[in-house]
Amino acid sequence: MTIPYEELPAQFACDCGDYTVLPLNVGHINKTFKVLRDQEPRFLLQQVNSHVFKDIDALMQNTLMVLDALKEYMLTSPEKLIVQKLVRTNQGGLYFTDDENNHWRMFTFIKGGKTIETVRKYNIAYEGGKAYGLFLDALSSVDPELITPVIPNFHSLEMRYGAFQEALSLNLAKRVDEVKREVDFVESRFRNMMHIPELMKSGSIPSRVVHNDTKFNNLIFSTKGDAIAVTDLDTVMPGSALFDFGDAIRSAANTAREDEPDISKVKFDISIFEAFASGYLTHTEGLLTEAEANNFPEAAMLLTYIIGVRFLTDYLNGDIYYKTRYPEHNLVRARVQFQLIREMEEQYGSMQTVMKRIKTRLLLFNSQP
Ligand code: GN1
Ligand code: MG
Repeated sequence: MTIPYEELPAQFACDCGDYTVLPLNVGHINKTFKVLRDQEPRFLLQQVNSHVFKDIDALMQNTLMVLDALKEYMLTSPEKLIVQKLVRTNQGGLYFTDDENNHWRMFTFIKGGKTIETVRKYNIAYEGGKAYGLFLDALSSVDPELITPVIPNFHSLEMRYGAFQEALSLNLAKRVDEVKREVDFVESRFRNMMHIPELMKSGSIPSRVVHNDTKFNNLIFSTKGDAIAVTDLDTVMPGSALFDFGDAIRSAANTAREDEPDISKVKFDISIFEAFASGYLTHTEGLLTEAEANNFPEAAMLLTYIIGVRFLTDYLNGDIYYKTRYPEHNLVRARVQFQLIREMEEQYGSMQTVMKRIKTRLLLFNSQP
């Protein structure tokens, strides 16, 4: 028998007496619910998407390790972020499995916070850069060997491009004919986009334990506009700071929503790029190398490209990975990413000028990774 989600809090050691459970419309992967008591949100309940995260034990061990590292870091860091806590099950486990083999977990709720979908203010972008910068710094104490790569090759362009090629040849949803323009876009940029992956392979860009899903709405802000927490820790794995930087810019510096159907609204806001980069570099000083910072503009394009390719691949496969609300949703998302790349290409020179300006203003780099 399936347990209705309203009854799930009783499985956790949360003393959730008189609770209400409300679904939250966030994220493309997991199902998330708010658990309220006396009208106040107290906990976050999540059903983990087990098609995406196949090894729940490894996922939850990673999460525990990351939360511990963050907690430890915040003890001495002058700049603080709130660290969520995992709520154990009544049996002391890290997650609860229902009769249908769905895995559920619970976190404490970050009170008084909000997420931001489209970033319009310079100080919000700076705060976001600061929070993801602190997060990277905090994770530098985590031994990469102890983290299980729960989604191997997560940001490998080679792998994502291979999956795209396979989707094209299988044509499962019979949609290939509709997307000729998008396919041409992907093909025309692929070679250039391999530059950063090649630098990583050669060792010129160091491997680090990173967040890997730094979409701007994975940050929590106070009502005053301070970034107070970094959420969505599922993809923390070895990777590159360029992934985190690029993914954050892809989402923050886009003036439109990720699924805006009118692509004329999609613009790249260079002042948001500058503010985020300033916040990120200020809070990773002494950690990042100059080679990393020099590749920030390209990283923004690479991550936008990788995620655009993933949306298009999922569209071709018949929408089996991302949650969608209507049949063209993934195609709309892919088009937004590709339009944003066109915008970034036009402003590539300006992005480099901005980086020079920030570097002279701020930094002395480590010359060694
Ligand atoms: C997914 O769960 P959410 O919405 O934060 C995806 C990211 C993509 C993002 C695109 C595990 O993140 O990689 O960048 O959608 N997460 C996973 O919006 O695939
Ligand atoms: Mg996520």
